[in-house]
Amino acid sequence: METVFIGLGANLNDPTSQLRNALRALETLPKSHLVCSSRLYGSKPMGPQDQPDYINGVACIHTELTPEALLDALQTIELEQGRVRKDERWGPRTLDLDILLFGNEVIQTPRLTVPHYGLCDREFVVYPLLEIAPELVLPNGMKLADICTQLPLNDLTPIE
Ligand code: A4P
Ligand code: MG
Repeated sequence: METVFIGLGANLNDPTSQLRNALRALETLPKSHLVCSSRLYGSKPMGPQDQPDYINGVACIHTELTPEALLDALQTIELEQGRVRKDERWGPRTLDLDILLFGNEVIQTPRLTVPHYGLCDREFVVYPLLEIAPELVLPNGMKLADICTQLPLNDLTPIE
């Protein structure tokens, strides 16, 4: 059983509902158990600015799935919620589910980079993660709480 943190983001088609539906879908993942989730936060878009603000959150699951099987399941949820993959980098999306951390594993394969490459630079990931895992230490030994002290909030605001 591994403890896994999943980042959720959306900025199209009622993003708050997208995230709530995604959390319900995470409850039904095979060989897994949804432990908890952060509040949902409004965030300014990273990347192109001519897109709506995002809603972001982080969930914690316990799972016996392999990292690849979990990625497959998350991509299925994205597609079921109407995600259309476009070529534009960092463009708008109905739902993005990223594996932020998979236990203490470091994974580098064509399909998976874990810890997620943007984990430490994104306020909309770090602060919700800190909310549910204040004592978290990353595989490289850094404390999440120390990362927060260097990272501006950039208008990140809990919506609930
Ligand atoms: N992939 C590799 N590692 C992982 C991982 N740890 N978790 C691969 C999930 N997937 C991983 O993903 C492309 C490929 O990444 C997958 O097929 C998988 O094999 P994708 O979801 O199709 O593409 P993407 O999400 O558009 O690309 P990318 O670069 O991951 O986007 P980002 O970096 O997630 O940025 N602004 C705010 N405020 N909030 C946001 O949530 N999100 C983005 C998207 C831009 N701006 C944002 C937000
Ligand atoms: Mg993604």
